[in-house]
Amino acid sequence: MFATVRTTLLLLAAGALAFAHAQTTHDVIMHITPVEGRPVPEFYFEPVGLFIQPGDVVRFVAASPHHTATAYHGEHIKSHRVPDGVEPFSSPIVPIGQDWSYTFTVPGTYDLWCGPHEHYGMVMRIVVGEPGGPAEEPATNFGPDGTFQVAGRVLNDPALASALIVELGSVSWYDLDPASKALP
Ligand SMILES: [Cu+2]
Repeated sequence: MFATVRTTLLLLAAGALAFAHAQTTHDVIMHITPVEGRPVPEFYFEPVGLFIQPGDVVRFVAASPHHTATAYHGEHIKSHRVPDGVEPFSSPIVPIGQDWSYTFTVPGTYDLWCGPHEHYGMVMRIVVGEPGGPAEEPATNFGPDGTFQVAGRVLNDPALASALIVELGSVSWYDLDPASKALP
């Protein structure tokens, strides 16, 4: 009798743990927006900072053409700015109106870039579970194989501090300091 009750309680507890967090899908939109008085439009992820739980899916939606969502991974010949143990990952160029999804399982901080638009500052940060890993260091590698200048400024913007992303849940491109996005 006691054994049965105990077993039932254990099963209930295990079930509660398993369903403590249902997998959630979060959308990140890849935009191109003209800017008054600037010859080049803005290329950006919206939101540019996002807090999710391990196991969640992020769906990158192409509202405009020619974007990718690509990890800052050493094997991409870039600064390594994803948690240790994460495989290099990248979307292909996502056709306009379509999307590409990735499931984030390893906790920590992930910095991503868009292949064609990194040099316009099209980068973003995703915190999975809790901040951690090499992306917690300032983005200082501005070498030819590292982080481009504007991309580095965007990633270093105080609005993209991981603790703030966790607190707010998401950060809009328009929360960034305009100076961070300015082209050289
Ligand atoms: Cu892009």
